[in-house]
Amino acid sequence: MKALLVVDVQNDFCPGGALAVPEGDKVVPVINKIMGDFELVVASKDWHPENSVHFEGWPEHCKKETKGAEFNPDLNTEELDRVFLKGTKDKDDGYSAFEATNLDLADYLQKSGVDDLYISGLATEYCVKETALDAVKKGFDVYLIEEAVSGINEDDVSTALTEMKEAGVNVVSATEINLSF
Ligand code: VGL
Ligand code: ZN
Repeated sequence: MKALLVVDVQNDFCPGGALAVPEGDKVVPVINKIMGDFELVVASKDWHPENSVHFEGWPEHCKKETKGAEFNPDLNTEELDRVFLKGTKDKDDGYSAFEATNLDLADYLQKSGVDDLYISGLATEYCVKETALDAVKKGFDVYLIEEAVSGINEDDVSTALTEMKEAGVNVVSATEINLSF
């Protein structure tokens, strides 16, 4: 079974947000279009406490229950089966959606019968990358949908894509795999 994972498509990672991905909002219409092709659609949210070591490396963003931590208002959240909250601790970054603390993502996907995990969202070289690498380690067949991800820095994105491919992530385009796009 195929599932789509939407990583951190939140206000703070979109233009105007506290830690904006320059073109972060461009993934929203793509994700909305392809959602219908998956039996299961789950999302993660960066969900930080008021104080965290994470904010030593980053401007403050995605504090739990704030406007910045809400999903981009154009994302079709009605299609989301579950939301996984990560980065919730104060002593580490918690980049990967597999570090969610409200519910175990790997366990949830396995129990739902997911073999193929398609990844979308923000930001390509941070949370998307760490999530994709963890997904491979957990034994899923992992697909990164090119048009459905966006990153902060072009060079870092390019390095991250190489690292993911070497780890076994299939970097694919939505058209190539015949998604409704
Ligand atoms: C992220 C930097 C800091 C992400 C989260 O979602 O990629 N990046 N916190
Ligand atoms: Zn964060």
